[in-house]
Amino acid sequence: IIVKKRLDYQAPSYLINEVDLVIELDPTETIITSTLQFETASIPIDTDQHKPAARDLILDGENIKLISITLNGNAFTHYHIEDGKLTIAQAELANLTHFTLVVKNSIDPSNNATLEGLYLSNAAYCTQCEAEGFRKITYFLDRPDVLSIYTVTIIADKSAFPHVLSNGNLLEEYDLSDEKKLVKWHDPFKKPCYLFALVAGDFDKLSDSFTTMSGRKVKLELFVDKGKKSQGHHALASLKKAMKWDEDVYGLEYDLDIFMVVAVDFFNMGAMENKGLNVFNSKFVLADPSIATDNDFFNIESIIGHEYFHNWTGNRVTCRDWFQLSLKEGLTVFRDQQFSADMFSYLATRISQVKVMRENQFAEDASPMSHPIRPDEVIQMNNFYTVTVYNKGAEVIRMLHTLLTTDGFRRGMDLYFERHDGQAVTCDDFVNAMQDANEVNLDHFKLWYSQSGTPRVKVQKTSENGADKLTFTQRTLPTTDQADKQAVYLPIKMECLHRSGSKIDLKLSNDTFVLDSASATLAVSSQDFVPVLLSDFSSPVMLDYPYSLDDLLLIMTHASSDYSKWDASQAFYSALIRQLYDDKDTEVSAQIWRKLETALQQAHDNFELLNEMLTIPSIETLTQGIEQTEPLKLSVARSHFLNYLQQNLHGFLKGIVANIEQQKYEYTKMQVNERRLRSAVLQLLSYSKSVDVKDQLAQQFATADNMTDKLNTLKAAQIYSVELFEKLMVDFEQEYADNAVVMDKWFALHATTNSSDILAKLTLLASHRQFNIKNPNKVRSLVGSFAVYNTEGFHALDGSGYQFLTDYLIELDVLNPQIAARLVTPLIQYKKFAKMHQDLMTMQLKRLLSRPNLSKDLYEKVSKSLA
Ligand code: BAL
Ligand code: ZN
Repeated sequence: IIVKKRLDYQAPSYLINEVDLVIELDPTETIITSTLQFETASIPIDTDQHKPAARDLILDGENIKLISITLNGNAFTHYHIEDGKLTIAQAELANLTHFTLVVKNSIDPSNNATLEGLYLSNAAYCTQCEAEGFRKITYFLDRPDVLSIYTVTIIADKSAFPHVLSNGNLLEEYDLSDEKKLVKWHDPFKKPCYLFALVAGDFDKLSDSFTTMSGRKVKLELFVDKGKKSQGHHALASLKKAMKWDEDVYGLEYDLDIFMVVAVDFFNMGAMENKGLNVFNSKFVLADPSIATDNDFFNIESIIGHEYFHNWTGNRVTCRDWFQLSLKEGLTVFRDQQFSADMFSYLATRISQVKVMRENQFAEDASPMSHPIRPDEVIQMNNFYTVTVYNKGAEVIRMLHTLLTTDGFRRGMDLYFERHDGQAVTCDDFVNAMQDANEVNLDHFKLWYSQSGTPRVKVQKTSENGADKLTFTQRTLPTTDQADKQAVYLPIKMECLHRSGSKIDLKLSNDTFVLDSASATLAVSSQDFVPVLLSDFSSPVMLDYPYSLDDLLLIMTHASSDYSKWDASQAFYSALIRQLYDDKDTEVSAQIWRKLETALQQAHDNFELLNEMLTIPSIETLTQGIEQTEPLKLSVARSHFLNYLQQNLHGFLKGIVANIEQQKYEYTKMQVNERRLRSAVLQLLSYSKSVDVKDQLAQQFATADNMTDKLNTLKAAQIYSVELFEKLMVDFEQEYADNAVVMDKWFALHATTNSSDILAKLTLLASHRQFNIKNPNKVRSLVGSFAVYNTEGFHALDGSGYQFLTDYLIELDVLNPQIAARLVTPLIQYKKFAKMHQDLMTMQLKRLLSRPNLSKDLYEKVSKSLA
C-alpha cells in the first residue's frame, strides 16, 4: 500500500506530445496499439538533493496484457514490469530527446466490473478514465500534468455499433469489410489522459446546434438508449442554456465544432466531462414528466451545466496533480450553483447546498476521513471525490466571490485563463490570479486550502458601560488528520434587529462582518436586539449563539432575507426536537405553537419560502448538533415532534393544501413550488393517520399525471401506514417494472421503510429482476439508501444493520471497489454515535479490515477509521 503525498510532487521527466491510438473493439480481447511521441523534459530544477527526479521512464498499467513494444521502429524488450508499472531504464533512452514508443496490448472489457477504463454498459462500450482509469486501457504516463494531442482510430463491428465516438472532431468513417468499420477522431486540444473517452453502441440520437457568441455553429448530439429519444429533450435544452450562460456570465465560448453527450446505465459517478464527449449516468439525462421528478429535472440541468462548465474550468485549464482536484471541482460546483440559481431560484438552490454541507460535509470533517479541500495524503484517489473537495471547495470559492464581488471575481477568472490556458496548474495558481487581478493579499485566505475541519463560531452579546457589543470567537477542533488549527478568514453576513423587527444600521460594508482572527468584537448601538447571523451561509461554519425561541420567531418574521427566515425556522425546530430528545415528556406550550403559526402565516403567499420553512431538519442534520447521538431515540423524538406539529397546526396546514389545485404538469418554478409545498404538508398530515388523508393520498396517487406527485404520495404513504404504502408500491412496480431509472426510486423507497423485517426485504429485493449488484445506481438505491436513511434498520440495537452492510461490502468490493468505498461511509462515521453503536460499528469495521485482498479503496477508509 503506497501513500502518496502532495509535497512529494515532481514534474514529469518525460512528456508525451502526441498519442495515436488504434483500438480494435472486442468484448473479451480488445487490442490497443498506442503510438506515443515522447520528449525528454528539461531536467526539473531539483531543490531537494536527496530526491533526484527519476529519469527512468515509468509507465502505469493495470489489468492489461502486453503484446509488444517498439522503440523508434525497432522491437524492444529491455523493459521491466512490476506492480502495475512498466519501467524502461534511463540508459535505454540516453541521448534521445525525442523518441517514439509503440505499445501493443489487449484488455478484456467484458470482465471489467470496476467501471474504470474500457468496459461494457449493457451492450455499449464506454470508458471512464478519471482519475486513474486510462492505465487500464494501455501503458501510459497516467497523471494530469502530461498533456497530449490525441488521434483515435476505432475498429468496430458495423451492425452492432452504429455510433462510434471519441473526443474532438470526426476525421473519417468507412467500412473495412462487410462486418467491420473504421472510425477516426482527432482532438486538436492538448489534454491529460483522464479526459480521454470512447463510446460505441447502438443509440437513438437527438441533434441540435448552438451558435456561439463569435458566430460559430456547434453541432450538439445527445445519445440515449433506443426508444428513449423523447426523454432527452430536457438535457439538450439544458445544455444550450449552459452554453449561453457561460458566455454571458464568464465570456467563455465553446471551442470544438461538436459537443456530444452519451447516457449510459452503468456508471460510477454522476457524469464525466471528457473533452467534447461527456458521458453521463442515464439517471442524469433521461427525463419526461411521467418518469422524472421536479428534482430530477433540476439535477439534470445542474449536472449538464457542471460538465459543460468543466470545458474551461478543468479541461482548458486542468490540475497539475490530483491533490489539486478542488481547483476544477470546487470552482465548477460553484459555477453550476450560480447557473442553477440563475435558471431556477436562489433560495431553494442555496438551501439545498447548505443542507449538503450540514448533513454530509460537516459529518466528513468529524470523521476519520477528514481532509482539507486540497488533501495532503492519498492512497486511492477515487476516495477523494468528496463533499469536502467538491462542496466545501465550492464554499471556499463562494467566499472569494463575496470578498472580491462579482466584478472582482470575474477579473480574477479572466486573468486565470489568460495566464493558464492550456496548462496543468495548482490551487495556489488560481488564488494568485484572483489576488493579482484585484490587488488584494490572499495569503491568509489560502489557509482554507490546507486546513481541514469545521470552524465553530461562538457569538456572545455583552454590555459594557451601557453600550452593547457582539463578541465573535472562532475555533476549529482538532481533526483526525490535523491536531493544530489556526483562525481562518470568515466573512459573516449579518444584520441586527430591534425587538420591534426594524433593522439597526451596523455600518458594515456589504452587511458583512469579517472575522479573520481568533476573536473580534462588533459594537451595536442599541440594546435588546437580536443578531441575524451567517445569512446566506456566508462561510462554511457551525454557529453557536444562545437564541431563545422568541428570538428565532422574530427572525422568521422580520429578517431581510428569506434565507435567514428559513435558517431560523430550522434552528427553532432543532431546539424543540432537542428538548424532546432529552426528555420525551417535554410539552411545547400552546403559545409557542400559535406564535409559530403566526410566523408561518407571514410567508403564506411565498410558496417557496413556506415550503422550506415547513421542512423539518433531517436526522442527519440533527445528528451533527448532538454529541454521541442515540439515533433511534433521535428518530422517535423527531417523529413525535412532527406529529405534534401537525396536530397543533392542523387547520393551517389543511388550508394550504386546499388552496393548491393540481394542474396539468409543467416544469415551471411556480408549479414546482406548489408541488413541493403540497407534498411537505401532506407528509406532515400523514402523521395524523386520519381517514381523509388516506383517501387524499390514494386519490392523488391514482390521478397524478407526473412522477413528482406519484413519488411524493408514496413518501407520505410511507409515513401514513405500512399497509397503504405497500399497496401503492405494488401498483407502482406494475406500472414501471421495465423502467430502470424509475425502479431505482422504488428500490430506494423500499430500503428506507421502517419495518422489522427490513433485512429480509432487502435480500429479496436484491434478487429482483431489475436489481444488479454490478450497476452502481441499483446498489446506491437499495443498499446506500438503507445505510444512510433507514435509521431504525441500519442502527438496529442488535447490530444487524451494520452486519448486513458489511456482508454486502465484502461481496461488492471484489467487483467495484470504488462504489464499495463510497458505501462504507455511514459505518466509518461511527464517532457521532453513542458508545453502544460505536462498539457494534467498529466490530464490523474490524471484520472488514481482517479480510484478505481488501481493495486499497476500502483499506484506506477502514484502516483510517480504526487508527
Ligand atoms: N470529474 C468527475 C465528474 C465531475 O465532477 O464532473
Ligand atoms: Zn466536476
